Amino acid sequence: MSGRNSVRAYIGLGGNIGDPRANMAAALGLLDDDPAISVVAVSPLYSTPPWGITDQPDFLNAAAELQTQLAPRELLQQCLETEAKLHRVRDKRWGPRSVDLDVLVYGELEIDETGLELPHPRMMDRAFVLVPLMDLAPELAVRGVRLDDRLSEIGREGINLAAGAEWWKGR
Ligand code: GSY
Repeated sequence: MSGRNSVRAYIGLGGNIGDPRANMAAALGLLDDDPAISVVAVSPLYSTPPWGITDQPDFLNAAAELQTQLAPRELLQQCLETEAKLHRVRDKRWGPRSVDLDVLVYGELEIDETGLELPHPRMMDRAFVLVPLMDLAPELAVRGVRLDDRLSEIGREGINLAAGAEWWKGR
């Protein structure tokens, strides 16, 4: 990476239809192929109960730490394009999907604009986001609230380790 300043960002990854593990690994590879993005660290993979519409298969979820020279909207666009390259399948909001990439945190930025809200507006209510993110950033606080404090409040019921941190290598 060269030129613009590099910012630390965290993304969440998930999926529950097809081969979500392969899709998430491929997504990380595609993001890392962008010269303006480096995948610095990836959390273990977790099996998580569905949130939203609960009558659907369990998800696999993980989080990744990036260093990026992309602006927040560019990073969001890159995530959307990566989902599209992987032929993301998603029939309904909160329903099953083959791969999902969410920009969770972008440096210290707090922004609330049409189509771009950071940190992710619902991340602190979702244990499937907080558990893997805690593995990468145990000291992180979002809008003044530590991840571990929030996780103690909402609990992590049904979330189980599915694979160690190397799960995405060897794609
Ligand atoms: O918001 C991401 C998609 N999604 C998930 C998810 O990734 N994991 C779990 N456990 N439930 C979910 N519900 C939705 S929608």
